[in-house]
Amino acid sequence: MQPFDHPVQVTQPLLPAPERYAEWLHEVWDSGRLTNRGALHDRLEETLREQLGVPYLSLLSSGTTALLVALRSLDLAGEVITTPFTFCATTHAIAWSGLSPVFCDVEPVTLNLDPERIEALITPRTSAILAVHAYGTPCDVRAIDAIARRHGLRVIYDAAAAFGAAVDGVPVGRFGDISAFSFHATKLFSTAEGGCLTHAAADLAEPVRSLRNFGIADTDHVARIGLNGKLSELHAAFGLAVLERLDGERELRRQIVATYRRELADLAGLSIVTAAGATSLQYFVIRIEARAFGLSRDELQRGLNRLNVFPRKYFHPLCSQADGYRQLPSAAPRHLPVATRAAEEVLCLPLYGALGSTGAARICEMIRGLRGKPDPR
Ligand code: T4K
Repeated sequence: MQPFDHPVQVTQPLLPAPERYAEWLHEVWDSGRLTNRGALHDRLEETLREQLGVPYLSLLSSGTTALLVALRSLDLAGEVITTPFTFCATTHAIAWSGLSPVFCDVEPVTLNLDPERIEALITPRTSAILAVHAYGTPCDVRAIDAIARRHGLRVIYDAAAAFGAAVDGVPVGRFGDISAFSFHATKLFSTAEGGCLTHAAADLAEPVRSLRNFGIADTDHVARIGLNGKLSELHAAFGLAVLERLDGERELRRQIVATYRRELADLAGLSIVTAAGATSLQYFVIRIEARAFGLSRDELQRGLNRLNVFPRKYFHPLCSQADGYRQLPSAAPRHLPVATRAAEEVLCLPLYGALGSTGAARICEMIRGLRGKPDPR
């Protein structure tokens, strides 16, 4: 097998044409406003609100600050039930807010929080559920929202990778109390660094917008303990220019996903995690069952690395195994068997428009070629 002549990473940022970015930047130069709710910021906010189909949307400086502001806006205390199968930012946001994460196992198909296991973890100290749409595949939002209503809990969805995803045609950003999206460079829609919060309730708009701006109510009054979570005009300009390319990128990614699905179907020991349908085209995730595949996930990853392909094993190791959380009773692997096994088996394959269907087909050929071959390491 011929290796790629350049490294093929798990993703490549969707870049605007430099001249289009420059045109948007001219508006910044003309206005002289670099940050603190400039015209481009507000334009991007309104455009995204429409595109994501939500009543309220506020831009933030990252997905992480979005989570921090979400948790603070709901005025929580005590314990927050969450998933171990996520990027560390989810759990860190809970801990940085002075709250205690309580890990709950995931369900085996989507690898999202298992609603059937949530209620057993609710105590008098529980104030919220922070669920993650892992890889952009929506959670069982109806079941999670119903549990929260029954127990008087708030629901935060970490929708970092779920830009554009929907449940039965309803955009993910409308569920729960509030949802946090990431616009990091590695995301389908990016502002290089950035994010947003979406919600349906009108009474969250004021706290969210005040908290992202130091809690300032007006020039004479600081009403909340806020932070600096603002998105600059340079980032907003970048986002507006990226939006112009989004439809084309989505189409290319659809073709790549179709190629992966076709070429990787019916391979014993390999299953496809990424749901078909209304997901976000952010990740294409496979799962390797070592015995049936004849190669472990790690061996497959090393084999692909030798061929200049660099898939990633998000989310390994589990967040519950990170320093600072490992000692929590709910972090014990015996309580999290589904997530623990998944973390050993998942692999995110390269997914970005410039890879093309031809690139994806070549990666599939490599996977088939490596299958069953012992690791020479
Ligand atoms: N919640 C969830 C569920 C999340 O997944 C994340 C972030 C967050 C919350 C927090 O959102 P942010 O605060 O980040 O907005 C990456 C991203 O940094 C992170 O945003 C993302 N999740 C996470 C899943 O992945 P790394 O450390 O794996 O990224 P890195 O730098 O290794 O990039 C991956 C590959 O992408 C590289 O091998 C090459 C390519 N790349 C990356 C960058 C940054 C480029 O080609 N160009 C680039 O500019 O964390």
